[in-house]
Amino acid sequence: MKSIDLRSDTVTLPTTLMREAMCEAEVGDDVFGEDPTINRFEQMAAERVGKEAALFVASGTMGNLVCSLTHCARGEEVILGDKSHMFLNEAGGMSALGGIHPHTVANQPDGTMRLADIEGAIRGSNLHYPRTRLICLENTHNSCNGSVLSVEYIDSVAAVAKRHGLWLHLDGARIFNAAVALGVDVKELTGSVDSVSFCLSKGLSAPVGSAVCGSSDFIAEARRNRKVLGGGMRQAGIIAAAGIVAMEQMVERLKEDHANARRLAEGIDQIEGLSIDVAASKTNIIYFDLISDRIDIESFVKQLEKKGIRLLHIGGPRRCRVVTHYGIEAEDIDVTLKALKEVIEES
Ligand code: TLP
Repeated sequence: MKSIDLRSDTVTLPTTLMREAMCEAEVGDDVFGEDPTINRFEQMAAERVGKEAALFVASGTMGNLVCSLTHCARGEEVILGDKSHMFLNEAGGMSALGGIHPHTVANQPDGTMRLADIEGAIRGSNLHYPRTRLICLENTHNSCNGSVLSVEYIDSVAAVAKRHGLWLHLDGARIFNAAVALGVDVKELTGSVDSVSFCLSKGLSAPVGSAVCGSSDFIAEARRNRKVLGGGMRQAGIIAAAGIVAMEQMVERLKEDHANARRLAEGIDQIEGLSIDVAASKTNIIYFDLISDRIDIESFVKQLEKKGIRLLHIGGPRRCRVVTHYGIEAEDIDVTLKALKEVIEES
């Protein structure tokens, strides 16, 4: 029985082309700036998102942390969504390691924060207050149904940041999903932000790594902060080689993941005992609730696992997350829908 692992797009495995590129990668000591594959990767990543420079980092979490540390000093404040990955799922790194104060603003169901809420969170000059330094956005928004922030929205937050002399960072772990869903060049989504991090090891299927992109001055300082975190990785071209293949080969196919997620959402909507907001399912992440009282959530997840379907119980007491990705085919969606139906009927 094939296991259909819908827990995350982080479970994707490297493609044959990636393994070949890794095997053949020309490498050197990246801390000396002498790894040709890393240098090529960083140039490609910067060009791709329209920034002057880029830095290869070990993970999305490290990318966001390096950016927070580079934008903010100890005691300074970051405005970010109360459902953002940086706030909920990065082990409090910015405060633990950077002494940076997170100030949360409500995320709306579509992943935005209201402009008035952002403006309201910006501190005035007062001896008692931390100094606001940075605003963070997330696109696509993981906990808000993989929702997509529009170019116009990002630009409007950038205008607020500029007006108040603040930096704007974008957690673009899945920024290529957003670009593909909107049918825009990714540069349009990153043009007005000061820094962006994006992941290679999610929908793009590379085994390891993320990129941080920004101005040359920002990246020079970010490189120093990466070193502080122990992220200077020597012959890292071995892994960045897969990242190059990821950027070149794996972006356009993300639309297949979105189509599969959409079909899954529509199928879930037809199953009695499950509840989903189909219209909110725009990319590769969907959430649904188990509303049938015939089965508890732990047994539901366990029964599915017995049928070869893996998903995450996350985001609410009876809520599950399903993520489509490279390796999940259209027929796997049919198998998953059949299993979901059976588990409820058999309970
Ligand atoms: N998200 C993971 C888990 O941590 C929840 C997942 O399975 O979705 N930003 C966003 C928006 C993310 O979704 C993630 C990972 C990260 C950053 C961190 O990336 P990594 O796992 O590479 O540190």
